[in-house]
Amino acid sequence: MRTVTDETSSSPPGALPRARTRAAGPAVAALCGLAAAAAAVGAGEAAAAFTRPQASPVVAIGSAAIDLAPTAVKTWAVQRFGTGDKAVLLGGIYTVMGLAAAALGVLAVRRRGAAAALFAAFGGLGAWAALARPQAVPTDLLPSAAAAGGAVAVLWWLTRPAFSPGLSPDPSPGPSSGPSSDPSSGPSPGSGPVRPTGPGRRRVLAAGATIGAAAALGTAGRVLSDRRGDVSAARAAVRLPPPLRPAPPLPRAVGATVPGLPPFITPTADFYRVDTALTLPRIDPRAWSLRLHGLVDRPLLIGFDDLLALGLEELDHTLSCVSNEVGGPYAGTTRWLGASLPALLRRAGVRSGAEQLVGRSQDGMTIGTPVETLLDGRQALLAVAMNGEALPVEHGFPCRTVVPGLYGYTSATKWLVDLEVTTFAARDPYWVQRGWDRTGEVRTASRIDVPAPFARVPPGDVTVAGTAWATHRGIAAVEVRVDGGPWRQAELAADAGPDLWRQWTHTWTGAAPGTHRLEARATDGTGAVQPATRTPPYPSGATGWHSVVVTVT
Ligand SMILES: Nc1nc2c(c(=O)[nH]1)N[C@H]1C(S)=C(S)[C@@H](COP(=O)(O)O)O[C@H]1N2
Ligand SMILES: [Mo]
Repeated sequence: MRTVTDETSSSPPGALPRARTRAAGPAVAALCGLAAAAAAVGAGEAAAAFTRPQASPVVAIGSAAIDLAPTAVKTWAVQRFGTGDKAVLLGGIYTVMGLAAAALGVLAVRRRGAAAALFAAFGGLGAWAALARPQAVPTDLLPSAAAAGGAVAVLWWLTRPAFSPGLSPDPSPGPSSGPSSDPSSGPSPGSGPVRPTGPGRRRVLAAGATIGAAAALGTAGRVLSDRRGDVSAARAAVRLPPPLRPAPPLPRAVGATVPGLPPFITPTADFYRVDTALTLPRIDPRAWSLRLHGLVDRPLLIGFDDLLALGLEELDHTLSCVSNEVGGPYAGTTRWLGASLPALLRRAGVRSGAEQLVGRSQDGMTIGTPVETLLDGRQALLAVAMNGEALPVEHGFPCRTVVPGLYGYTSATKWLVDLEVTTFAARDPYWVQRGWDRTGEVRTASRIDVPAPFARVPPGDVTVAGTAWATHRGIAAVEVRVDGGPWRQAELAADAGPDLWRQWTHTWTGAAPGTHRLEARATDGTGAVQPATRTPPYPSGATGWHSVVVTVT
């Protein structure tokens, strides 16, 4: 009669007995690997609840991936997935981790020590990623250590040559259970060799239970993190003072009322979001302070109440992203409320030789704005509110910069905590390090919103409508043409100032059945006509005319 001892003696050290291996099969082994990975994620999330959510190994590795990703990949991700890029990244990380863990589970059948070492190495990767974050503290090591410990322990337990679930109740009672002839396998009846499928089944059940427990632990960790870091009450408690300098009322005819045309003022919930933050920085305004230093005569440190007490001004402004493709959606208009950034700079006394103001966010993003643009008379804000409400967390609560005329990546630091006046040579901000243009002046853009691409429209008179912006230069004209024919002037909605987009409409008369191509181009406030040449967003913003193809039926 075969015994466990016989099997074990014929197996390499550390390997599962052959009969078990056969019974378990690669699928069970892979499942054990997955359970180990689940334990890692669960333990990591749980530990991160007691350190920082950013220190969770998955989040840290994801953040490192964002920072290390080549520009081409980043640009592609923003364009392809937009605001969903983070979910896609996390999904990708979990998928890769799952596949790797399954492979390690299979490896563990023959080389248990090696598999455990590789799991530990993943933990090491997490620890490295967490400690390499700009705002890292030594305790950020702990979630990765917990993850590695959890993974190795679970792997070791589930891949014990003679598996028994230990203290957990016997999941496979029945006649197959017999006295064990293996002295090392403990008292559990299931450890006997009588039914080879028994231990495999036990392993599956134990792995499944582990995954369930890990999911519960991870979820609890997340919930606890979210609770501990929740700033929604602090945000709701913010009392915004009335503006000392209100924005002039918007002309009533500022928006064209055409179905399908986005509203002139973007509802905050619909405002685009672009950033590198895998977990949102959550800052309690009572703990927030802003430091202004560098090439200034009088460095400043101000708290949130100090900021509100500076006297706030309103600014109606269209913010846009350099990654926006021609015709793309990454632009929005809102009423900002905030303290004057130029006034604060003057109060600090900007020294000669100062060239750029580098804003730093709580999560370590750096955004450089040419000082020249901040002192040329334009309004620029340390914004605390959008559309009359404290900034939403995803838009930079409690404070961000806003500078009309520049793309967000050179002007709009969210979760702002530090402002350094410096030279261009002294510091390359985040995006400049990655090859993007230092200035980031918004290029003239015109977008056909109506009809939608590939729309079917009735023949005759067709309303064409859209949005154009050349922030801080303003829009002087928009022209539309059909099938490469003559350019026709579109009708512009009322002008609300150069810092805002302008909506336009045009009646395309005599539209005949067939497929047609509509194109639009804008002229900015300086008289420059938008160039036809198509260039991609990298490195200084997309150029070219937007066109849509429609079918007249
Ligand atoms: N802290 C931080 N601020 C940031 C960014 C970021 O990644 N991190 N992205 C910038 C970019 S590229 C843009 S376009 C704007 C977008 O602001 P929004 O998400 O509020 O629309 O934020 C800017 N500020
Ligand atoms: Mo951007």
